[in-house]
Amino acid sequence: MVVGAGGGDELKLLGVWDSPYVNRVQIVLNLKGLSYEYVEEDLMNKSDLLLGSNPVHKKVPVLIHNGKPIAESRVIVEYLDEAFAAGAGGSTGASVLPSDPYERAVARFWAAYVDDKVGSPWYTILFARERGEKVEAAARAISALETVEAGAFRDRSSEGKTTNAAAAPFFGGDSIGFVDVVLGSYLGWFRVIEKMIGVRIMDAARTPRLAAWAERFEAADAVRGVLPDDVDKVIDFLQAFLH
Ligand SMILES: N[C@@H](CCC(=O)N[C@@H](CS)C(=O)NCC(=O)O)C(=O)O
Repeated sequence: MVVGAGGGDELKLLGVWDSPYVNRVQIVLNLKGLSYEYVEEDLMNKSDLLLGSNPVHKKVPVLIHNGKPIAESRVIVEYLDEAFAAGAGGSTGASVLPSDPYERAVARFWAAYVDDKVGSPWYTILFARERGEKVEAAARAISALETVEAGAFRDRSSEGKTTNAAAAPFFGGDSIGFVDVVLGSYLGWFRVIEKMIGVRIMDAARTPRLAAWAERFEAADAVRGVLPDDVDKVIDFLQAFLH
């Protein structure tokens, strides 16, 4: 049970600890300084609360705000941004989506691109039987990251001026934004994939700006301790899930 400084807001998050989709919601809750009750789900024995809260997909994350469930991680992140904007419900006021409608659209475009072109290969790498299929999926993810590197970084200062010399530290500009949390939530898994199949997805030789961004992202207060960092623990957990 959680009561924000504004009083009365109860936030409950149904998740599994190593899910990038859950982790991105946790990062946004941290960015906004919102406390919440975290409920670890067993995906092989889903709770009635999960099945009842997300009857369509039956997946985590689900955020339950004052008894009302919201499913799908990017929808949840956008919901949190709107429901807990600028100080509401005890929020720090940190915004994840840009305020400008055009920039918001661009951020949504890249976030959707990342989940489509990096998230789908991630699933294949985890669940495909053949190593060749996994390696081929990893190549697709790498190619998508090259596209992100070339297209999604905003060379803008906080004043919105284009400054090619000094690139903004995050996709969101001077602070972590929507594209940052969506892409950043996969970073722990990139290390897992490297151990699983020997392919480095985020490679400074191919995508140097992204590699530098990844270090900044993982060092941020809101991120530290959220992403899974014990590669062997993730692999053991995955094996148990696959058998
Ligand atoms: N598009 C969903 C993906 C969520 C998802 O794939 N969750 C996985 C865990 S990483 C899950 O709950 N899987 C359970 C199942 O497929 O039965 C989102 O963004 O929230």
